[in-house]
Amino acid sequence: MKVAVVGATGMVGEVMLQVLAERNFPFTELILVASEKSVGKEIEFKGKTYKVVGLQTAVDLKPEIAIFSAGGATSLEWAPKFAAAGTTVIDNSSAWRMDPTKKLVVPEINASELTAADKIIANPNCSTIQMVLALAPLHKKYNIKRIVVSTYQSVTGSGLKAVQQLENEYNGIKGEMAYKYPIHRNAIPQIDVFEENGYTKEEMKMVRETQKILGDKTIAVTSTTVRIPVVGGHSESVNVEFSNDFDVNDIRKILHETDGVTVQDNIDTFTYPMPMYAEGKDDVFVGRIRRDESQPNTVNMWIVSDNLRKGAATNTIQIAEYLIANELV
Ligand code: 11C
Repeated sequence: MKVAVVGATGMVGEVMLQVLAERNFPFTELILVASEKSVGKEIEFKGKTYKVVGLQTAVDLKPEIAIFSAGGATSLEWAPKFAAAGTTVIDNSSAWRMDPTKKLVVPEINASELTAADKIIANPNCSTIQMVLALAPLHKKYNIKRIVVSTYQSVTGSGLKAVQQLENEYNGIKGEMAYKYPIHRNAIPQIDVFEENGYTKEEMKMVRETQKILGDKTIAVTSTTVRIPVVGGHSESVNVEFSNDFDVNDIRKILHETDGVTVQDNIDTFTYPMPMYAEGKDDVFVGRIRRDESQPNTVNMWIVSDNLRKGAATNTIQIAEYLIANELV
């Protein structure tokens, strides 16, 4: 199994390599790929030194799987070239997610849709993944009518420059700005660009991707996405209205039994999810589960996950593991 990591020198790329190592991913050859300016750079992986190669070199090496985290433009141009060479691409950008001919996959929910014919597979947005992982089993049992979500997102979602901006501001150093405004001691109610309807692209990703992954266009979703000065993961306040009434303890039980979800919910011991606990972990953490007393059949919950792990690298690598286990590559 020849595996290429495209965008190996980026922030998600680095976590991809960590996750590949931790999970003992079964490759025979690893190809580390980046843009021209990083070609020739050396990266240590499991005690071995790898030289970064360019995209065309990687295509010519015909890997069975290419894991992409190099931005939408690179994906749009290069994923089809890898696919034409027989490689299965798992893409972490937003380039292919809403293409009706491409699958948008969270393995615990819909990996069974994948076939060997899927040569470009899309990995969802981090804030969508953590929310749908928790909501999918609840949708199955109680049927979701509407989701109202507000996010509190880590600066790691914007890459290294943003992490640096927060550090600089915290230390009183002037430096490059990733955001239009200071992020230290601030909350910025804009993630990504605005669309014509006044929502940001991040907000609309949560709407469209949720409907696609859960395979149900009738689910109403409305979202407000906010950047906060945190590094360990994204947090989400999620209000969910079901068609049917539910038992809060049953919701806890269902979530407790869901692969990839950990329930942290005990107000007596002040136990609830926080980015400081989620950082570096693969699970999605759910707590503050309580009935919305303002309307029927509605629950509130607080969902936290490390956006670079389950929200990006881990989910992508789980897709690759599924393809291998099911002989789809
Ligand atoms: C953020 N969710 O936190 C974004 C980062 O579509 O994969 C990931 C963007 C994407 O800023």
